[in-house]
Amino acid sequence: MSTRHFPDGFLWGATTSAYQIEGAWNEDGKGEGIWDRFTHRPYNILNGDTGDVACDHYHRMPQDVALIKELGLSSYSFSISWPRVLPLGRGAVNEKGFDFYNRLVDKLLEAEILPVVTLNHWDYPQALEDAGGWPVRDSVDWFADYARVVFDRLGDRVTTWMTHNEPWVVAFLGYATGVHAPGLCDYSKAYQVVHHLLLSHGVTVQLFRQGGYKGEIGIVLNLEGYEPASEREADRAAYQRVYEESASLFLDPLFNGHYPEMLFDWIGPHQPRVLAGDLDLIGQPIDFLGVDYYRTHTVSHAINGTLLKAELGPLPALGWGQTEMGWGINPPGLTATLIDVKDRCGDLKVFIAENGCALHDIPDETGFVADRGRVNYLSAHLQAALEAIDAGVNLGGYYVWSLMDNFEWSMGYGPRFGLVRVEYETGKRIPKQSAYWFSEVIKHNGINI
Ligand code: IFM
Repeated sequence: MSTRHFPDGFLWGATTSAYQIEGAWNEDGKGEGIWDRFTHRPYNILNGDTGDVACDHYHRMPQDVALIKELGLSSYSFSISWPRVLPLGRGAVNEKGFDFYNRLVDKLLEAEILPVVTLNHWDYPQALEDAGGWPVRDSVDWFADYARVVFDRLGDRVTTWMTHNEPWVVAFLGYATGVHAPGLCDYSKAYQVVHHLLLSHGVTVQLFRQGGYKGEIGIVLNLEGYEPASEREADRAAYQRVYEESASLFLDPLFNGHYPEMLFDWIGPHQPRVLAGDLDLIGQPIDFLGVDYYRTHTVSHAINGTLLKAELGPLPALGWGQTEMGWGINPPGLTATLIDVKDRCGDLKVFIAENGCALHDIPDETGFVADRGRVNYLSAHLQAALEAIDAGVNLGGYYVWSLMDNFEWSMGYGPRFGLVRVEYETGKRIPKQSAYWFSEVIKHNGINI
């Protein structure tokens, strides 16, 4: 066995998001978010779970930072709850909300952990949703104004910023299939949301540069692997539509100044309204791209496959199976995805901003989980990352989803993605075997092969 090392300065981290871990949904002046409203309505979430308490991170933050330090992570990626700092989404600032994030950032820096901050990981203020939400063009200015407030408060200490996390999910699960908040089913709105998310990203990057804030800024896309289910022309065409909607719909405007034509022909009247100059704004140069990769799918043509007439299935790589959520584990898919990004975006720095799996964790009587399956998953994806580096991908870091078990959106607290087990009844944190394994990887800046 030999150790293969990652480049010097490689960042090793874990990611969380505000709604999924913080709890304290209505404390200290926080406003209502769309996820508060959505989870409080019956039947939206499995078992009626909500993020009201979640991992209670809002109250346990100092211990959580101590845990991150103990595990040896060099970086921690978290998101700001927009309604916690601007309860109505715009206007009055909730100072107590910022007190929390100020303390979090200070504690991380004291512990020599690089904070990476995402502005939008989905918990949008309900007041803005009531005013039209992402489908209306004003949402671009609302986001940029919010971003400016956050840069002004935290920008003296935070130097790595992500505008949006997984805009595909925000747009399509929130506005087309209705599985996520705000629960709407309207493809025209969903495509308009994509455009406004991208535009608000571009406007924010521009204001970040013009405001002279120090540091780097980028966006995080969920880029999954896809392969046609067969050589049939119909399956290949369905694959092309799905690939364009999940990758090109974002990469083309961000890096090449246009939207994908074939996809736009297909969606016809659902195309968003794009005004002169919008694509220039969206294409502002960024410092890095965050890639969230979990799985690979087959794509087949399906007559009842909603707008794209496509159906997805899990595609595990040879020798691999599916996660608890039925996701096809496919480490080579990560290499292929990163190389595809390089082919499309050039030498831009890339972070694996999320990678991980939900498995059937079985705790022993002390609560310890010997999650060998997760170790195998993470280890294989790190090998895949090394292969991408060998192929010339400028990879700057790797972040596990997630630091700890948390609220998995419409699936509630069933799926557990954490390196650290959370006993929700007591809030107790118990590092799993994968957490100790990851600490060793970080210590050696490499993996044993
Ligand atoms: O939990 C989510 C996260 O919020 C965004 N990326 C995928 C994770 C697992 O589904």
